Amino acid sequence: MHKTMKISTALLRFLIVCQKCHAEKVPCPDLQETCKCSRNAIDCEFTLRIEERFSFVSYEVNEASGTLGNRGTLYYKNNLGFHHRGIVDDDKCAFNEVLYRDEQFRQRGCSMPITLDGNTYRTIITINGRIPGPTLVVHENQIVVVHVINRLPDAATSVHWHGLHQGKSVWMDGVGGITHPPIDPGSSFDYIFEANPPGTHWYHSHVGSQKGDGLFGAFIVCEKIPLHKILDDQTYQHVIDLFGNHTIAATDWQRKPEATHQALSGIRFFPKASLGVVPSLNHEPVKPKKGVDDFTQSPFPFWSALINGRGQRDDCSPIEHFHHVSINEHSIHAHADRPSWCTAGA
Ligand SMILES: [Cu+2]
Repeated sequence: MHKTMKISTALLRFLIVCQKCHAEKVPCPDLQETCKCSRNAIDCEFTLRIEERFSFVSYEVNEASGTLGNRGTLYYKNNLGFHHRGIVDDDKCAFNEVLYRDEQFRQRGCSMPITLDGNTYRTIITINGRIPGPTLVVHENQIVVVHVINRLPDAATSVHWHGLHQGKSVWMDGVGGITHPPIDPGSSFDYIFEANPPGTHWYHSHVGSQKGDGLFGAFIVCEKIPLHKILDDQTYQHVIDLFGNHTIAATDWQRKPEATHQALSGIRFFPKASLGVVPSLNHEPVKPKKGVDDFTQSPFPFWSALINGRGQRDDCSPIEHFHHVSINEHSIHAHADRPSWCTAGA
């Protein structure tokens, strides 16, 4: 008995050591755009921290736990930078000087306000402090482990891995309430699955309409064989793969959270009714439109759109930076139901 125990302890220790030698814990700190696992790793581990915040609000950051304080300070932003809208004596993150960059807020122990389309003030859902969440990059057939921590105050969540086949792990598909019970607020869940097929996929919440509030990001599975071994030298010279710059995550952005949920649940969306006011008989609901392929398009009037979490609403609100993408001989066609324009001089 004693001998058996000794053998099993040794075996367990071997398995743990072996597990460690194959596993790569990919660091994915707040605000990092791309979190990439090495090609030679067998297991790739990521951590996604899901939080609720307000846009345009700076929060106190607890460096030890990585969590945000409950209180925040509202900021207004123009071309000069951020101007606080709180009371300086009372608010830890209200600064007299005009700040502009993330480091300036960080040095003072506060998070930089998230501006998104430049002027829509509402609750949002962030993943590792970002919208969209970080782009996760793995390689074909690697075992992916994603620790999802739900720090939302009052909502359960799940993460669906869109495009991943999950052939050997259907219970890891991340459809909350169907393939597994959703992750309660204050708890966590580990998704473990094999990365295939290769391609550019995405991950998003599969509970309510959280994906429309920010809970989404890109998930890239690289081919097992490196591109330089597949392509001839001449073609390879023209292939530059910068995951951070070349991945485009586009979304429409609504003026309030859970808007998709409201429209799709049959409650409808009444654009002329003021926020927080019950629509009267004078308020017309928006009728969903049909696209060219008879597919029902968004049941909302266009409010604004984000590309990699950045946008600009129709008053020419400032944008910090924007990706410039050019692809030789390929055109990108973007279409909006009601495009918004910058007015001259704004
Ligand atoms: Cu999906």
